[in-house]
Amino acid sequence: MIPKELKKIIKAGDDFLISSHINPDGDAIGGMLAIKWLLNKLNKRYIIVVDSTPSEKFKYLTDFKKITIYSESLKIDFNIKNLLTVDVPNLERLEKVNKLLPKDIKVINIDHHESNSNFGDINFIDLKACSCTEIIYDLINLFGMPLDKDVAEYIYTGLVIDTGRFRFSNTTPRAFEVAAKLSEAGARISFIAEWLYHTNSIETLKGLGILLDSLDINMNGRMAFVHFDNKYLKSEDGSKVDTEGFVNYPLSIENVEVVAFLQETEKGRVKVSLRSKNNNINVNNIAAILGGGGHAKAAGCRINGTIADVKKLLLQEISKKIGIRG
Ligand SMILES: [Mn+2]
Repeated sequence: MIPKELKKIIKAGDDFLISSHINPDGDAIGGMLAIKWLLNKLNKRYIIVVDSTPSEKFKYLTDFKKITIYSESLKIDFNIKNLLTVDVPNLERLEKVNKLLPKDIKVINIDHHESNSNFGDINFIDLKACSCTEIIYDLINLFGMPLDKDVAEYIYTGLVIDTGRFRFSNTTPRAFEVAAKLSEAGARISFIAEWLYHTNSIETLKGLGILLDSLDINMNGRMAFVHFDNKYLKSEDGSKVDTEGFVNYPLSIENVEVVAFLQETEKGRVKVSLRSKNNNINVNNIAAILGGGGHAKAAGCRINGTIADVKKLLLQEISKKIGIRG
């Protein structure tokens, strides 16, 4: 539960900068907008700034356009006194937004990542919350404010994204309880599901076809590669492809335990996304050896070389892990 202290601090404070990590996901965007909604009700002054353009996937959220993208020329017409971060494990993840922070700023850190470095003056880290928006839901309830459709959709979007549509192991009974309240408050459950998960551009669907065509199965069916080369990624269709969720297709193959999705973003440089569905194969360890990082079941790194070079290197590392188990 939210400590009363956080409520007190938000009530007493003003002139907030709301922010989240670079490439904000649905929990980050929903969370920032839900905080904005709360501060609006409290008649506070605030601005939302992030370092990168939020995905248009979330444009159905009311006031989505009020998220400002950081630029060197950005002028804020008040002096920021409080920074409120949502879904941010450490301050570096704000990237260039750090440039906006005055020295004497008070930092309020709302998060649910185990890796959170407690960088705030006030840290509210709830590891049991399946999304940051679940924490903000509690906060809004503590203020006793009735939910409307807008804020219900902010909170619901974070919930859906971070639980992978109520599918991941972080999906608690409480997640369903909160979702029920959000549905009652007017969140468009069916519309959001259709829009987020069953609506694609032509380029994206064609891209998925190209990607699946590259499927390369190794290690007796336990490991799969898929890739996009630089030529495709630089083409007209390739530059429009949204690869979100693509890695889950090869991972869905019955005996496959590890997937590497390779994207040759520049000639001779490959972005690697690793996924595991075996509790004994920690892809974070594999990514770390290669200069990257992430979580046990989802991690990534960047490697210099051709697609063939990178496959060879990854096969060596992954076979060590798969080999242990026999
Ligand atoms: Mn999150």
